[in-house]
Order: sequence, then structure tokens, then C-alpha cells
Amino acid sequence: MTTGFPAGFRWGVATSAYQIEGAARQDGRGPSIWDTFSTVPGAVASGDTGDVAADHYNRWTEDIELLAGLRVDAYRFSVSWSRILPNGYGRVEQRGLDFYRRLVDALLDKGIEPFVTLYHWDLPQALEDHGGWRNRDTASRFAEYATIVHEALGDVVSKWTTLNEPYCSSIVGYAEGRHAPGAREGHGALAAAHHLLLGHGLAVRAMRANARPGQEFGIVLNQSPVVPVTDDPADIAAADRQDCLLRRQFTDPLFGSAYPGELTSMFGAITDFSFRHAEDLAIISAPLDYVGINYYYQLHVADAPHREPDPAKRTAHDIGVDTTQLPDVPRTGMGWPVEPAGLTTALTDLKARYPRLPPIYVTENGCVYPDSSAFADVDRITYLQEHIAAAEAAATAGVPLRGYFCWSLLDNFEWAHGYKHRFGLVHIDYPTQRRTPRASYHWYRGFISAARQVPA
Ligand code: IFM
Repeated sequence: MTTGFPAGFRWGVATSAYQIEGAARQDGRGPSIWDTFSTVPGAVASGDTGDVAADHYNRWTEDIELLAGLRVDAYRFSVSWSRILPNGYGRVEQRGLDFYRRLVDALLDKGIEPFVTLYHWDLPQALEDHGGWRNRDTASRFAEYATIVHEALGDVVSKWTTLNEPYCSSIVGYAEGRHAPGAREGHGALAAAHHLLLGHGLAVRAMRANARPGQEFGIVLNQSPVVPVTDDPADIAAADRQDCLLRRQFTDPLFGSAYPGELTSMFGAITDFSFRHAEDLAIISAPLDYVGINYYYQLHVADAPHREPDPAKRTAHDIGVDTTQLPDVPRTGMGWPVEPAGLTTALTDLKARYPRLPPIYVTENGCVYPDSSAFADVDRITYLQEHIAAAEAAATAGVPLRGYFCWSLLDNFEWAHGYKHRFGLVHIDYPTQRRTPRASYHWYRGFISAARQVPA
């Protein structure tokens, strides 16, 4: 049984709004970029959309019972921006705020701490129509939205996360085009990354100005360690470039003092960085109370020929790195390599790199495996056991780890993969919306209870 975690360690599960809520057009919600993107032919597997998802918006009371049954300390969920501000700014939809109020009140009644994420990839489409995250104004709109939600729930919610995985919202959404809004451009993606960070900083500043004692503010980043496939200097340099794009582009300005210099030299064709204003870094790097890290796998990379950007279709991701290499290790049902030690590395690396790093939560970790008819998901249980042990190893090594959240409570809309891949501790039968806890749900509940009995 675990002993390496500190007293007060929080055990939880996580979800996000677009992935579970459904009710896409209910109670005045405006469309988000994922509503639009998921209707583009070929964008999402099987043409799936989040229109209904797990219908959590209508079945949330049932889901609260599932959370209570798990006996988690905390529940991490996100707020749908376009449920609160259908046009991204301006008119507030009170019914949207009321929904989240009911949710947090019910959680607190059950003794479960809400961890609110303000942005998990679902930008209001109305803002995308004005340039989305390429547009500096979106950062200010985000701070306004954060202020509205914070004012509505700040009397009872103390954990406030601004962004989930800004790498995905910028590079995957604006450079690779695999996620909404489906853009494939270089300059726009780097501008998007910067404006996301600026929005984060402005939102933290605005919320802190009205914060109650004990409130905490943080950000969640995906932190796949990047491993060169050989010790050839070219592969090592490729790994360094990938790490710069995926991790240091975000962690250096947040916890260090500036953007990594290589970031600009990696994109020779892009010379206009005027979207970064002199005053922005101070806003972005304001101290945080926690950082969340999401870990699923390590990236194994090789050097690759650098293709000259096509002026019509410049992809920011073309940094001469082959990210398709797979190590000879077991894989999950999505084909992701299972490497628990990568979680220890992700945590210890971060701590070693940034002396002023705040306390850390593992805010997502989980997997997909095909279901047996009895939902006896042995592989998922093993995956979770091994990754929790890897997190514990980091805590024992001195990483200030404060909690672990399993991804995810429910099966859900897995973005461009649609509903094919199932991350839930609870199975959803989508035609009937019947919820069935898997064996991993019962295992996690037992694990948490036992972990609480062990003196730290
Ligand atoms: O489902 C996603 C989540 O929305 C963000 N982090 C990774 C998960 C699994 O792909």
C-alpha cells in the first residue's frame, strides 16, 4: 500500500464539459469550435459529435452518486464557456451558471471538493469567427469569462484552473488541424499558444483581485517526456526541439523567465513574433498555487528531414521530428505505449527544471482497453496501479505532489476519435445512457479507502 504520498493527498477523477455534457443546444448554450469541427466531414471518427455525449447535463445527479460511491476527495471538471457566454462575451446565460452552481453545491454536500477548469478546448465559435486564439482580444475575453464564473462560484470553489493542455488548443488545433478549429498554419499556432498563456495570466490576475482566503489558481499542462530513439546527436537534437514545442514553450514563460530561444529559430520561415508584447511575460509568469500535469505516455522521436513550409499550408509542427516511433513495450487499446516510469520522469524533470515550481497535481492519467462483457478491466487496473506507484516514486523523491486524478469518471467523447475509445471507470451504453461501473471503479474506490488508512 502507498506510503510515499503526503498527508492531505487528494484522490480524484476528472472529466471535461464537451466530452460528457451533451445538451449542445439546451438552456441557451452557444456553439463552440468543437460543435462546428465535429460536423466537418472526416474530422471526427464515425462523424461523432458531442451533441449528446454522456448527457451529463441532464443526468448529473446520477453522476454525483457515482462520484460519491467512489469516495473520491475531489472532482475535476470543466465549465463550458459558451454555456455561460453564448457569444463568448457580453450577454450572460444565467441558466448555464445555475447548472454549475447546482453541480458544485451537490459535490460539496457529498464532501467532494470541486476543481474547476475554465477552458478545456471548447472556445465559443463566435470568438473563433473573430480569429479565435490567434487574436489577442480572445485573451481579454477569457479573463472576462473567468471573472464571471469566479464571481458566481467563488464563494464555494477554491481550486481554479485556467487552461487544460494549451499545447493541444494551440499546436494540435491551429497547426496540425487534428483538433478544432482544424487550422493548419504556423504563425497562427504560435500566436495562439501565446494568447492562451496571456489569457491564463490575465484570468489569474482578475480572479486573484477578488479571491477569498484559501483560493488557489493553477494551470494544467500535458507533460510527455520526449525520448530520442538513439543517442545520435541528430535524434537528441530532434528530441530537444519536440520538447521545446510541447513542454518548454509553456513551462519556460510560466515558471522560468522567458520563452525558449530555440522556439523562434525552429521556425525559420516565421519571423513575425510581434504578437508577444513586452509586458506579457510578467503577466504570464505571475506565481501560481499549483500546476497540474497530465501524463499518458512518453514520446519517442527521431530526427526527420525538414520539409520547407508550403506557403499555402505551413504547419508549425514541421520541426524536423518524427513522432511516430514506438518503443517495444505493451500498448493500450489506443496504441499508446505503457511506460509508467515516464510519469516519474515527467514529475521529477519539472521539479528539477524550475526552482519556483508550485505544488503539483497529476490532473489526468488513464487508459483505454477493449471491454470484456463483464467489464472486468484488469488491464486498466494494472495501468492505474503502476502509474500511481510511479507518481508515488516521484513524491518519495521530493516532488511536491498533492493529488492524483484518474481520467476519466465516465466514457466520453474522445475528440477526433469520437466514442470509439473508452477511458471511463464507468461504462456508458450510449443508446440508453445506462451507466455501469467497471471493475476499475470498484478497485479505485477500494484503493483510495486503503490509502487513507496508511499514515503518511
Ligand atoms: O480525453 C483527453 C482529455 O480531454 C485531455 N487529455 C487527454 C485525454 C485523453 O486523450
